[in-house]
Amino acid sequence: MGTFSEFVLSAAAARQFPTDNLPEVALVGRSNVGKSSLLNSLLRSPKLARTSNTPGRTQTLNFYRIWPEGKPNFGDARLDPEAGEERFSLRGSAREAAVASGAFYFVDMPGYGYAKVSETQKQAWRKLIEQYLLNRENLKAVLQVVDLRHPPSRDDIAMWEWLRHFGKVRLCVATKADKLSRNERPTNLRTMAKDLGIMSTQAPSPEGPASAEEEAILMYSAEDGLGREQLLPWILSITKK
Ligand SMILES: Nc1nc2c(ncn2[C@@H]2O[C@H](COP(=O)(O)OP(=O)(O)O)[C@@H](O)[C@H]2O)c(=O)[nH]1
Ligand SMILES: [Mg+2]
Repeated sequence: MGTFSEFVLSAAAARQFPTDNLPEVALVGRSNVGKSSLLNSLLRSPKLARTSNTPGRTQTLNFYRIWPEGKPNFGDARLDPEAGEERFSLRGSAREAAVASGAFYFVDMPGYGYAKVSETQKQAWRKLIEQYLLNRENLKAVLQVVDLRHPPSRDDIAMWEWLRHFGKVRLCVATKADKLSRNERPTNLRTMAKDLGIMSTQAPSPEGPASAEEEAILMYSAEDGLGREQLLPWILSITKK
């Protein structure tokens, strides 16, 4: 059975986050950098996350539940509409089945550095993102998505340093590699690593990082799947731990 991926909910506030306590992997990055496309290509599920040419549309944290070994048949988990937000979370035997089969969430975060929103709106996003990243106990790793074509923005660098400062298990994914020539790719990757203070451009270990000090960068393309074979095992090794 192949991987099964499902959109679960969009949260605009912490009280809306799922409560079934499965491991979570968050995606952060500038608006329009390719976070949603990365999810779709990684999971081979082209319509899972909405992609867009208009930046700044994802203003919520979007939770996708991933079943690496397919979804067991336990009926509909959303049985009780009376339960409000709670109805999106798995419980009882459904939750046990999810844990046993290694299910986890991808959390697609609102893009940062988007100029065309008000300062108030930006503050609200920042607060929600920070609240999530700092306090979420089942958050296992953060993928920071950057554009391989350009050096990191100030926001990219600030975000990466923030993740480092708070000791978050992290991986930098430099996407849109297909838009560069084969010669340009390693050069840009080295620049990106250097500007972010990442010591090595070796592909991340399939066993995941040995500690939260370990930083890695990976070249990716949502267009042709470059990097997918390295990224997937890295994530699965962490969500299984
Ligand atoms: N050529 C190419 N285009 C990409 C890639 N990733 C994303 N895009 C395009 O970049 C735009 C923004 O992507 P999206 O995934 O919506 O970005 P998000 O705002 O970070 O979620 C869309 O037009 C995508 O088709 C990639 O790896 N290669
Ligand atoms: Mg998106």
